[in-house]
Amino acid sequence: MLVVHHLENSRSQRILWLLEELGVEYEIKFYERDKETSLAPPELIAVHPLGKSPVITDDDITVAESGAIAEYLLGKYDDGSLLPADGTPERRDCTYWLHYAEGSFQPLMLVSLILNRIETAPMPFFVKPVAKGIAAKVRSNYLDSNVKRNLDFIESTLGKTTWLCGDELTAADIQMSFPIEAAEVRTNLRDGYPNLAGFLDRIRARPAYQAAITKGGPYDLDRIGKR
Ligand SMILES: N[C@@H](CCC(=O)N[C@@H](CS)C(=O)NCC(=O)O)C(=O)O
Repeated sequence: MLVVHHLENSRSQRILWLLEELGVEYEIKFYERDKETSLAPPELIAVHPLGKSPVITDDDITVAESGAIAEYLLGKYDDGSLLPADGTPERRDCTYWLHYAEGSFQPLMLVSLILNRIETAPMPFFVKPVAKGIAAKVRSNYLDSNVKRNLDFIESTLGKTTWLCGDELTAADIQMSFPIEAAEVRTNLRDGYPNLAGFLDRIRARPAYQAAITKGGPYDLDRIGKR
């Protein structure tokens, strides 16, 4: 039986969505975040040495890393609807976005989250301006311009076609959903990026996305941290 080891309020939500789109039966094993740190519980280390989610087990096979999980599931279950045919421009685009999501865009969202934790952490009053000053410098010298360049790039891609690889939803859109949802919480996406905002509205209207939320439990990235 296919089991998704699902950490509450996390990127494993998109694996549930992928499985719902594929119409595959699966079980969910739920894990809660530590209330203080938001980190995954140690039980996940028993499933995979890094102790992160998502991770799936399929009888005696264990697959970690969202992109690798998506490839595994698509290889086993996709009938050609979520993964464009080999050798086509759409397939090249799909491979690109599948890697770009975790390789390029999500790290920027993680830097933003860490800076937010620094900015809002309890600390002695005389340290606060120093910590805030360093965070502000990282934002202005590195983060803000990189986030803008990436959002502009995705916005312009979504200005040409309905979805990232054409006018049909592909696995690339599912993989990109998490960093774009993180950007909705941590940037001015809703104000300045109508194509990205439309993307979010379209994914949330899909019955498979909604079914994944119903099965996966509350999903609110605001709870993990703003900006
Ligand atoms: N690149 C990995 C990232 C995995 C990851 O960092 N997952 C987060 C969930 S959003 C996690 O497990 N966080 C809890 C922790 O770091 O303890 C993937 O896409 O699978």
